Amino acid sequence: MANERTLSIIKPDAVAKNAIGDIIARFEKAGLKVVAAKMLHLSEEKAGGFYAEHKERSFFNDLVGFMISGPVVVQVLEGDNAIATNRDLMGATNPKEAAAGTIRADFAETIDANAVHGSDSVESAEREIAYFFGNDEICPR
Ligand code: RTP
Ligand code: MG
Repeated sequence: MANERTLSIIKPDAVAKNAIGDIIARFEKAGLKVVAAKMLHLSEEKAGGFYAEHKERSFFNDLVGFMISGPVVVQVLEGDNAIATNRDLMGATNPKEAAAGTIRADFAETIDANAVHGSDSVESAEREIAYFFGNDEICPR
């Protein structure tokens, strides 16, 4: 299995629910290691740049508005197949379709406020990690 890094964001709804610890515990129990982490209140520009691939979508303004509605916790997770492992832990984008026991099934209410972000490919992970972290902020373990 490939040792990978992925970018995870605990979104404003999950931070507001005091679920940071519960969500990070799921990553750690699945064998993923937190190798970088910080809490940020994103600007409109930073959130819009992060989701630039969705710029033309009807939900873009709502997505950016939600992402800047409160602080987020941004992390780099490392481990075997970290990208897919994290996506499995997260569950489907729409929490109503998310499998039982996934983070979105347990902590999210709507497709707009869906608790977590996770990179969806090796290319996205590299770009997203560099968007939030310098090399000197990542601590291999
Ligand atoms: P994320 O990027 O946040 O990890 O979510 P994802 O890969 O599961 O979903 P993606 O297609 O990348 O969409 C990014 C976020 O946009 C919102 N969305 N709304 N109303 C809609 O049809 C719709 N589709 C997507 C979601 O909040 C999603 O997390
Ligand atoms: Mg996505």
